Parts: sequence; C-alpha cells; structure tokens
Amino acid sequence: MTLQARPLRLSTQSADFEARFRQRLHWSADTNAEIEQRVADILHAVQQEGDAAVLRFTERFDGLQAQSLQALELTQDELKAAFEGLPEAQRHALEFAAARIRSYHEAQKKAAGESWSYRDEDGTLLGQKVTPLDRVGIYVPGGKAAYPSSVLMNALPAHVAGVGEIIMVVPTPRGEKNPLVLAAAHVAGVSRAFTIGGAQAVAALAYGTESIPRVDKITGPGNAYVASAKKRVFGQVGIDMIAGPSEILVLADGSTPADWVAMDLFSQAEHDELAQSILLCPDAAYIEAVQEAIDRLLPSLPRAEIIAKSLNGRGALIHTCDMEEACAIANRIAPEHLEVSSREPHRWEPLLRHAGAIFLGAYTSESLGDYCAGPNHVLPTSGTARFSSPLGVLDFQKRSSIIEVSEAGAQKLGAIAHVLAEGEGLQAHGQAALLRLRKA
Ligand code: HSO
Ligand code: ZN
Repeated sequence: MTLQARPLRLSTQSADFEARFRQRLHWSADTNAEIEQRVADILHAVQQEGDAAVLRFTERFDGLQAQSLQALELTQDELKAAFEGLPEAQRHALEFAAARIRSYHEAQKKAAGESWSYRDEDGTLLGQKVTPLDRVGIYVPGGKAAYPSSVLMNALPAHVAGVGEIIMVVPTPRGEKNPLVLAAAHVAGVSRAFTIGGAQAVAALAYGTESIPRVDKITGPGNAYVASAKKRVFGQVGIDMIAGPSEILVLADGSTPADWVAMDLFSQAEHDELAQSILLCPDAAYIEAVQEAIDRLLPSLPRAEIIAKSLNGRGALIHTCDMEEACAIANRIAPEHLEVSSREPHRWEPLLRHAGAIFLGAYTSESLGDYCAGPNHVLPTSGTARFSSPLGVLDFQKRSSIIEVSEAGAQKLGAIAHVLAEGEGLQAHGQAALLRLRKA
C-alpha cells in the first residue's frame, strides 16, 4: 500500500469553513487519571525515601540497576569523552550551533535582562536588580525524542543568565547512552548530569535527595508522566512550560518553490503523529503544486509514516482570499512556528502578532531555527503564543525591586502612605511612615 498524505483542504470562502477549521485546530492535553495517580505516588515516594525510591523506579521503568545514585552520575570526563569521540563534522556542528545560540542569548540579556534604576525628583532611588537562579534542572527526554539540540537550547540560556549550577537528567533505558546528548551537555557547560528520567527524576530535582541537590526551576520537555510531574511540583519549584506537539504554519504568497514549502511542512510533521502542519495561501494553483510536491517527496523519507499520519490527521492546506486574511488566520492560530514564505515578508510581518517564532522569507526554513540560527527552539505551542514567549535568558533570572527613599522623599510618601494605611485600618503601617516625618 502506498502512503498518502492528504492534509485537509479548506477554503475561507466555503460556508462550513469556520466549523471545519475549528475542529482541525482542536487539541487537548487530556490528562489521564491513571497517569496522574501513578505520578502522585512516585512524587510521594521520592519525597519520603529519596535516593532509594529514585533507584527503585529507575530499575523498574528503565531497566537500569545501580548500587547508588552516585553510580548514575555522569562525570565531566565522560561528557568530554563523548564529545571527543564524535566525528569531526558533528563536533564542529555542535560548537558552531552553540556559539550562535550563545550570541543570541547574550544579546537578549543585554536588551532585556539587565538591572536598571533611576532617581526621582526627591533623590529617591528606584530600580530593579536582576539575579540569576542559583540552580536549575534540565530534563532531557530519552528514546525517540532525544534531541541534543534541546540540550543546547535549555542549558545555554541558563549559562548566559549566570545560573550557578545546571543539573541535567536524561533517562537512559538499560544504560544505553546517547553520545550526542552527552557531548551537547559538555559543549553547553552542564554542571552535573544523571542518567535518570521520568517523574522520579522530576521529583528528585524538585525535592532534592541525598545525592541530587534540590533545584529552583525545572525546564525541558518530556512525556505525559514528566509533564504531569512538572505540573505537580510547580510552586515548590519554577517550571518553564508544558509543551504540546510541534506546529508549523506556512503563510505563502506562491513565490517559494513548492518543494521547499512541502519539506518545511514535513519537517514538523516528522516529529510526532500529533504534530500540526498548516499552509495558508491565496493562490489555489500553488496549493495544488504543494500537494503535488507532498505526493512526490513523501516516499523518500524514512519517517514517511509518521508524516502521513500527522498530515492526514491534523494538517491543512487553506485557501484564503488574500494575504491579509491569511495573516488574520495566522493570528487566530498563534502557532509555535510561523514561516512567512513570501517575496515581501516585511510587508506582512507587521500584521503578525501571535507566534512563538516568525521566520521571514523563502530562505528561512524553520529547521534552521531548530538547530543553529540562534534563537531558542523551545517555544509556546497550542495557541499559548497568545500570552507566552520562547524560552530564554529571562526564564533563568528573577527580578528584585530596589527602593531607597531619601529624607525628602520620606516626607512626601509618608503622608500619602499614612492616609492609605488609615483607610485599610493598618495603624502600624501608618505609624512607620509618620515616625519618619520631620517634626515641624
Ligand atoms: N521543532 C522542535 C525542536 C527540534 N527540532 C529539535 C529538531 N530538533 C520544537 O520546536
Ligand atoms: Zn523540529
């Protein structure tokens, strides 16, 4: 049987567009009660028993046995050896990508992650002091979603932010290590790494055990167990986000070779059967050309089956009246990745408000952003780009307000504070302000 990928064909002009469009977009992270209960039990056990529980679950779920958790720690020498054992092309690619990701995040820190202050007319000093987190945990998935690039994307912004200690956990079923993941940890400057995963690793990072220090924030993607564990420990520690399946939206005016766009749609579809690839285009003939390219190019890809399932189940090729309407629909979708595959990307960019990352022009394939353009590839999914942002330096810092009131300032502010404190019935607040007023 030949594989076919036929994304849903929609036209904004057809009467049933709205209903079919909404149905195609719908996705819910259905929380499974059984998973929730198992995760709650694992968290509780790790909190109570520490290392012993982590070892027990690691043996049960990953088939990896060890005498102690220290035995599951990867040494810096081991990470370095993994790097040195790679072919030269891979070592170069990792270092090249890391350098660009580092530069981008350094620019981000300069623009938005520095302390600032000013003095008002009374000489009162007001400002914001930015400090890095002391210690963070980075969850790196194992198995089929083991992405060395994600190690770089999580660890490098933490490093640039100035985080004191970066602890990586990576599930390692039966002890089979992924050399590229270890090498990426070396390149990104991970401080300590453990071959543990699942809810038990999240628990160890959140609560701390005899061998694993408690962290302040946990970032990085994972399966349903990891997502559920991250949600549960939130509050005790910070978390980045709960990521859904990958998404790409291509906004095309018909000027990019159809093969390029078809491959870009595949590039996210190949992540996951639930990934979503959508094309928005005002040119009906071009949509035909992209479908033809899909048919022709798909069979050559090793992950054709995943791609076909993703495109058939969640993909769409949408014919719009014009580019303006395509931009409006893109904003409604608020995709993780938005490619503006147009001759005039800067004409459309001002109309685009909601997207995790915006890729401008025919040469900017989303895959370049996944690996080495520089910006982070950990992005808001499932429409959350309406209110959230890519992972970055700011996620590894926190801000403290700074207030130094001058004597003159205390006179003015004291009178105001006194009035408001009286209104709230809080006498000590009012008196603390009044005591500092100059006696007339
Ligand atoms: N596109 C994925 C990231 C990734 N792609 C890693 C390849 N490797 C989510 O943004
Ligand atoms: Zn990707």
